[in-house]
Amino acid sequence: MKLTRIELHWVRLPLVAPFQTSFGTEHDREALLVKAVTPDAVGWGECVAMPEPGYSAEYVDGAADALVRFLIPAVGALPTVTAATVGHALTAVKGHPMAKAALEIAILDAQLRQAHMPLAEYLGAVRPAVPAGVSVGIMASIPELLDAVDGYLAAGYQRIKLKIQPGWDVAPVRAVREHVGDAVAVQVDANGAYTVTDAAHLAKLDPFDLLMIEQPLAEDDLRGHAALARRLRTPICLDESVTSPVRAVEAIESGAAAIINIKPGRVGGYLQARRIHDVCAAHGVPVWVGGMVETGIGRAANVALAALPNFTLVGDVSASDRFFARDITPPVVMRDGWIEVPTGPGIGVEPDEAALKEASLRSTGIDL
Ligand code: SMG
Ligand code: MG
Repeated sequence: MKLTRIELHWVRLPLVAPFQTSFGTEHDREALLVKAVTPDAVGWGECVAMPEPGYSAEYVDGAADALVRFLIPAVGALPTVTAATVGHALTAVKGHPMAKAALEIAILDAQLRQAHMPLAEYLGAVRPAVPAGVSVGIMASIPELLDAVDGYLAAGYQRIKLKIQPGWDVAPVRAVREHVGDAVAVQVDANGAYTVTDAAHLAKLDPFDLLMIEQPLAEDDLRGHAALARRLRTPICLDESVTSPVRAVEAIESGAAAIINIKPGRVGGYLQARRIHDVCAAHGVPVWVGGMVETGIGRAANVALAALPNFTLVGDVSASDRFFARDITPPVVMRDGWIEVPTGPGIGVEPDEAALKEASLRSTGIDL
């Protein structure tokens, strides 16, 4: 395949409600979309970096700079391109996994559209639909949290994830467990807000039968997670810490992680995400697909990934209306708690011209 042009589109979509995590509050989703143009097809990808480096080191404008100055030229220098050769060529540039992932999936989307093959089929999906889970932000009060949880359960979500931080942990989790009863699947995510010295405090979450506690400690603290795991009954899931298949093996073998959250952006692409899925399967470790408040572009691709066999836990795979009144693609919808895997070629969705225009902040194009 020959690439003729890559475009970057900065967009901003208002959120239906603010989304607060231990590292900040988002009122809208500012995202970067990548469009790959070939003589025969066009493909789209989404860079999941946030405007600020609060979740990880990457941020939107840094990712765009890496794309324009290093990643797009590296791909442009290839005589012929496939998704598999893209990742390989980009290993020359260190870091920037979210920027790399966006470029790779845009190219893969174009490649699969040309071949009339859905992304799910290309990745090895085994399910026609995936269960929908929802991530619930930190709220101003417990009654407000219980209201939000009620709304998501009424809508059909099959699993609730509560964002926690010091000062918003045991009390809200207890309140939710008492409110929803024992049958509802509940887990928590701290985005690294604790240290290993908080072990005794975090053990107070054990009575609430959580599916897991996600990333309680800092990204680089595998040893601390392993020590914490010995103090908790609640299984530990790692998100930010797992950036590659090698790190996944290290996390599993050290006892730091019993479960792994896979986000294609965090690990450098959907192909790398699949390798981590495979490595975890070989170790008997279940995985689930994480979310980064994606527009329909990234969301549709995540649904395809979640249909692989070892994604046995419910992911942060929600309907578009969890975050957006108007998505830039036809919305990803949930029916009876399930989201159908797209069956069209590539990622199966495209931006709606008018919606893209409305959300657009600026764009740039590079002819290759
Ligand atoms: O897309 O449903 C979603 C968001 C899920 O909580 C979510 N993501 O650490 O797992 C995580 C966070 C990172 C993004 S928070 C702005
Ligand atoms: Mg997380």
